[in-house]
Amino acid sequence: MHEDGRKRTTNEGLLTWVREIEALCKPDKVHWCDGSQDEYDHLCADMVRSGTFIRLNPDKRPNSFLARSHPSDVARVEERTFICSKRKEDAGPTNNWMDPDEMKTALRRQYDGCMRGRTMFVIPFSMGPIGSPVAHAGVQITDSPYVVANMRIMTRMGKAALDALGNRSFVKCLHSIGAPLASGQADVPWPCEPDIGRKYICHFPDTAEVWSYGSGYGGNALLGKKCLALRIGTVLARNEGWRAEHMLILGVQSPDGAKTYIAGAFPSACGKTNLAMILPPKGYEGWKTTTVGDDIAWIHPAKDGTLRAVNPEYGFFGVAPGTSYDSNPMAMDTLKANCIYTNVALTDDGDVWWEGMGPAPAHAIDWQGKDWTPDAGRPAAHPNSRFTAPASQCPTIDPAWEDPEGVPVSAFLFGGRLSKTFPLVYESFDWKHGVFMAATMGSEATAAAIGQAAIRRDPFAMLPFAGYHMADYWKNWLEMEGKGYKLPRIFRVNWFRKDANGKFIWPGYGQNMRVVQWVVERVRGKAKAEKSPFGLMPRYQDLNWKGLDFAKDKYASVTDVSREGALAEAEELKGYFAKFGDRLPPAIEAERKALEERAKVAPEVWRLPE
Ligand code: O2Y
Ligand code: MN
Repeated sequence: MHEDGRKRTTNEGLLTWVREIEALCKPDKVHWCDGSQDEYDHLCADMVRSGTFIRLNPDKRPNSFLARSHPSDVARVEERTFICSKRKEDAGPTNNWMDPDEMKTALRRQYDGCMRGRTMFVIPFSMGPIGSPVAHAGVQITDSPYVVANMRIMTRMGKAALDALGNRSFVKCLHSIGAPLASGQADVPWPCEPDIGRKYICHFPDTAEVWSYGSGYGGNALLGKKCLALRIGTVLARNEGWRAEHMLILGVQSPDGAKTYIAGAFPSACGKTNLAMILPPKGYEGWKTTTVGDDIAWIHPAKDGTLRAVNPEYGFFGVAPGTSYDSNPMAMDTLKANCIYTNVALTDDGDVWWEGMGPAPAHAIDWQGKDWTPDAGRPAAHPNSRFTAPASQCPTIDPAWEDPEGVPVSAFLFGGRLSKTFPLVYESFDWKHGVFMAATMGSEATAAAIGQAAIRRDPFAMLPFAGYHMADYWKNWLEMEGKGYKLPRIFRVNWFRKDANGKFIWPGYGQNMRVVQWVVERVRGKAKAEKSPFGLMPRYQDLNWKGLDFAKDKYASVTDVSREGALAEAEELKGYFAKFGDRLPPAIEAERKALEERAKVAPEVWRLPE
């Protein structure tokens, strides 16, 4: 049945757009999502019948489902992601670009009839608490019930979002899996467009639109997340004077009751969700940590000059492998019920399992639906398998996580995965130096993957997510200085230094709390720091070691700075900066030179004083 949207809204812009898309995509049915539990339950039951979902054992995982994607559709596809700004130079050298009119003309041919045999769902949603002054409305049109179910966990969606939208404008998010059904054609559990060349994730920043075609997976398909909250979000933020950042938000309460919020940007595979849900380890009695968000922060200047962060999402779309009661007990507790799992293994008792969760089952069904035993020689769960979980179920969720004004941020943490050269933690000398530290962050990649360079740069962890020219984005960060804001302190962290045997030196996980404590104390003016070639660093005695046996010489091996390494970094940055041509802010190049100068006069191995 083609539902009449007029019963739902008087928003003429929305009604007209829905009619246009319906005429283009030619679905069999149209359904306006109300976001109710009843609607969700029916959709899930339908997907169980169609084979898209497997209901997990209700005694073990109540109201939870497993989906297995097509093997060609398992992750975000950066090479098919485009920023279609009117001017190519506005997308910058780090984004794929195509002219918006040309892209739309080409895509309309693909969308024509793409929803035949399917239901077109209209999902009104809010990024940010409904009614918050910082929230933004979106409406996603999709032909994937899997996407609808995930959007209900990841965003505030349905009637409440539509009512709050009223007659205002919204971000138009069009999505199709690109798999029309001919009359009588049987469906498959994970329909999608298998031809990578026909997959597109397109952003139109000048008109605040997203058009996604061909993939049903994660960031390609749940358009509120990376597409709206980051790529379109960065452009809205630039225009409106706030920031859309790829950051977790963590609350830290010290025994005296004072609360400090930290926002942290890390590239993927650096344990971002683990840090967002960190628990104080042994020795930290009286400390408390809370989670506001694990992936995205929208940061606004408040009237008093503080920068306040809101998590625009409503759930977590976390990587399953490696998540365990050892690495992230709060995530494991979040996953007890009401979750969707994608591409993990199914155990014989109807539960889920993934590598790194705990002892392997003797037998399971792997992410491709095949029998699996521990000696299979292949993982049971896809390395990018995911859980979709309601944030409200996280035991450490912050009491203020839905505060429409957000929480005040006192420190920014930027991290990467680097086996040498970069110390465990260092603070910037000033704001410009901090922006330089974030602009140059990255993780090691194999030489084959990146040619000569040792580090795959991921500035601000935003390389795939900035909706405009990266150098302008840096300029924007630099310009936050001098606006009268109470600027947070900036830190770089690196949990991943290795010893001569290739073993991680720092224990990581909950022990990262020791670094977090120093950060909190720096913010409060209570901790000391020493000037190193990279930045301001804590001496051994400046960290709290209660409950952890970590000797001074080990600490030296995660904090020593080699002159050669620091000089090599300054040299490598020349090539990286060249990419940005004359858009590179002079302050960033000045910071590179300053690093070079500090390194030149440093001893061969710079070491923290006793
Ligand atoms: O592969 C995907 O589609 C998911 S990507 C993702 C999901 C949750 C949080 N962050 C990310 C990311 O790529 O940064
Ligand atoms: Mn992310």
